[in-house]
Amino acid sequence: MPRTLFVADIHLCQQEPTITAGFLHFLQREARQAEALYILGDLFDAWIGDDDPDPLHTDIANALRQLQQYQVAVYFIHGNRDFLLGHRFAQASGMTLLPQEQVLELYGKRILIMHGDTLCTDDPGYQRFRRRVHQRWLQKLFLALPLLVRQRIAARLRSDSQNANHHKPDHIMDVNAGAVLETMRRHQVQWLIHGHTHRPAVHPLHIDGEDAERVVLGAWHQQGSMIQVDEHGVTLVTFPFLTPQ
Ligand code: LP5
Ligand code: MN
Repeated sequence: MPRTLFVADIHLCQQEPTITAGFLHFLQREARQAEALYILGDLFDAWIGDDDPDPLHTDIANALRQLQQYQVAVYFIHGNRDFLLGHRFAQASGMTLLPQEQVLELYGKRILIMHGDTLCTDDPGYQRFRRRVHQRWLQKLFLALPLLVRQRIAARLRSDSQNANHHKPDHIMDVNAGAVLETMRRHQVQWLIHGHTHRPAVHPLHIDGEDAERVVLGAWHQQGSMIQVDEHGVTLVTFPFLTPQ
């Protein structure tokens, strides 16, 4: 049966070989059976430019590009960790870059997909940070810095972020219900799929008298998480990390 898969928040990095192996296994198995794979941001733990010679990036690009042989289309929406991922890596991995909000028509359903960070409007500190680092001129300036300097800045931003998160109450780091409704209304959708919050769940909603659903992907910490959409519906699935042969 034709199906489409969604993942987010894999947070790939050199320091987590088990997650990398689990993701490569997923690309070699489940993903090959799909019509399309949508990666909804934070594929990488931190992205500091397509010119970063990290061999992990080459391995992942090659594994993603292999999906072309199986006629699986791969799409990518930026997350808050890898918003600098650019055309060079997209081309190397055969991924199509999508805007931050995209509506899909799949098996008779209208589904909005996004990373999810823009829905966290109760966290003004983060939204301010996001507005700053999304300025084109600042990104250009950052990308022109030597790699070592970029690595240091990224490490600093990560540790500042971890400290800040430590002091934020739990609900602030979840989506805002009003922002969810406004966004789903604006796109006239009954389904929303996103990641970012690391709170995998299926949330039933009522929008203007109609049933709707917000389905949240889990982060790949101890296990894999994906959403499968086919003609039967939208299913959130978790699975253990396995290793490629
Ligand atoms: O990522 P996570 O889960 O820890 O927390 C996020 C929010 N934090 C972030 C920051 C990222 O982790 C940093 C990633 C850096 C990688 C790429 C570097 C590229 C730099 C490009 C420069 C142009 O996204 C966190 C949210 C949380 O999700 C839940 O939603 O709360 O938000 C924060 O922690 C933001 C803090 O409130 C403020 C952070 C202080 C940084 C101040 C520096 C500002 C200016 C920087 C300009 C270079
Ligand atoms: Mn995120």
